[in-house]
Amino acid sequence: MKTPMTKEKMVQVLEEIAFLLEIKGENFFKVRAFQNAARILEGHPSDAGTLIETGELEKLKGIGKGTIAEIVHDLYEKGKSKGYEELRKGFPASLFELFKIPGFGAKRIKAVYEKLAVQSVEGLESAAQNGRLAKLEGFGEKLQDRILANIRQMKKSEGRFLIDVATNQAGKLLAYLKKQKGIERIEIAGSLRRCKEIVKDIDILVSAKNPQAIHEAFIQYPETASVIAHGETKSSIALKSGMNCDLRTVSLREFPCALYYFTGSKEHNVAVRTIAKKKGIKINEYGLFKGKRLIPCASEAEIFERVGLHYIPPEVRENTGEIEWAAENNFPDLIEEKNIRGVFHVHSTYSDGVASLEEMIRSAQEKGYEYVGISDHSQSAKYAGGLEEKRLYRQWKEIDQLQKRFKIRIFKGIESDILRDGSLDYPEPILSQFDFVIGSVHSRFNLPEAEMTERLCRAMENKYTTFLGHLTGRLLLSREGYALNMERVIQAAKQTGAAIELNAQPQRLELDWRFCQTAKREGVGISIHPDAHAVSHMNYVTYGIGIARKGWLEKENVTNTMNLNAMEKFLKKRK
Ligand code: DGT
Ligand code: CA
Ligand code: ZN
Repeated sequence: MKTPMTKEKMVQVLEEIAFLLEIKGENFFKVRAFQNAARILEGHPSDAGTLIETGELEKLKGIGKGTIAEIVHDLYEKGKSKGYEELRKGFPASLFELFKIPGFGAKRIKAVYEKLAVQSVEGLESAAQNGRLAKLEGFGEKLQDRILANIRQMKKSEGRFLIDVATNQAGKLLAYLKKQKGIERIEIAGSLRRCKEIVKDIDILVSAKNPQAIHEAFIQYPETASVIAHGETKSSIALKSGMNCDLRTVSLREFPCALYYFTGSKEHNVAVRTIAKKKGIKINEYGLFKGKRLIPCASEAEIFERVGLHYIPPEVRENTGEIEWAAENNFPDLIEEKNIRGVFHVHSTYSDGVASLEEMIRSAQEKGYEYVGISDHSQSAKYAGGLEEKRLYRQWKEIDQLQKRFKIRIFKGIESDILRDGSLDYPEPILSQFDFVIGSVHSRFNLPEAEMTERLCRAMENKYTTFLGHLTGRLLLSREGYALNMERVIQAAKQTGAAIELNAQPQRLELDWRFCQTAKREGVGISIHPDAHAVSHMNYVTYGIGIARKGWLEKENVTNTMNLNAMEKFLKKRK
């Protein structure tokens, strides 16, 4: 039997259909219906198979029993859909590549396709380079420059992947390999084990009774697009997603040293090897040696012990000071996910979330949290369904109702746009009624550094600002953050008592781990938030924890490790 189409792929098909309908000039509501369906499916915690087999799919608002449900069924059961194929006919496949350029939606693709006969990213790039794009109605020089910059950025991000994409793919591959007979040990190594926000490929290390059979199974993984290398100790494949994956097999005895070696980072390895050398110890991927004599190590912990270092967890192996700490033996006790007692920055259908208030609150309670902070978008965020006063009151009323039925404490909050001058998005009488406010910049990203820094500092000086949201507004692999004087912003947080958010959305993952150490040193609180727009996004917290550990944060540096009582006091004090 063919493997059924994954949900991710289905979401992509639905998005493409929306695009095709738009390019064909179909009516707006039809286009929106497909876009919505894609988002609903994407955000739903269940996989496609479960949704279909339980009949839940038909009950989902936005999918229902009509054409869309039919297409989803076809995709799942037959791996294709006639309607979709019909739509796609007549368009070159390379045209869909344009979709990946930030800021390049269906309308613009339609324009360049019809008026400039652009059929691919290369075509668009050359039209921009020779100035033809700027002359097209609705484009102009400025936009042309921006598109060129975005194409450059896109080319730079080719072959690099966000942590959630890599984690999901590695998880599936690992589950597949674990089913093979004879596996003794198996681990993910490389940058993914170190929790880097962006990774180039997946590294897997295995010890097995029958390495050859494991390499054989590896290259036959159903998601393989092509086999790059097939050897006795190392094989490489390219996955259909475009991601590469290396498999190395070693003996059980070699496993700990090989795992340590292939986890990296290279810079960390080199630095530790230098220390070892001074003690007459040699470490490589095959083992730890004193002179010519092999010293058996049963675990990574033992390797560190032999070299006289405190154990260094994978996330911080970047040679940014961890080795000095480990040598002095006062290594930080890094935060763990179980330390998180509640979360903020949770959206609902009141603004641009896809799940109801009740669903989001229930999922927080099921995760065992003591509190959850609801924060939909504020009134200026028109693009995201920001809340006008009337709808805000309605939401508060609903929260009060829900609070009677849920044990988890629900905090009423808002993700307030930080306006150009640094002020928040509601007048004081409203601001004063929130339990908390996340201040975020969602517009005017192009201010000069000094102005942007001032804007954020002013926002923190506002006593109603509890948290400063996704600090630089970056979108990993697609948009650079805005210019900011980070030192000054951290100082302002210190002076005002505002906490800085560590936004755990895989595209954001900021405060960047490289600045967490500075915030920690200054005693600035960091709060780890899922920025959830769907129930499944509540799991983003796991990535946030990885990044927090990477930034050396301990439990007491993270605001939302407070228990409910302490959190209630903290929120009151801030006002
Ligand atoms: P990536 O793949 O660019 O996201 O980052 P990594 O760190 O996973 O790099 P990768 O896949 O090239 O290699 C995996 C690990 O193997 C790396 O972190 C350290 C180790 N390694 C690879 N090549 C060398 C090397 O030439 N010297 C040393 N010391 N270690 C190496
Ligand atoms: Ca790697
Ligand atoms: Zn936001």
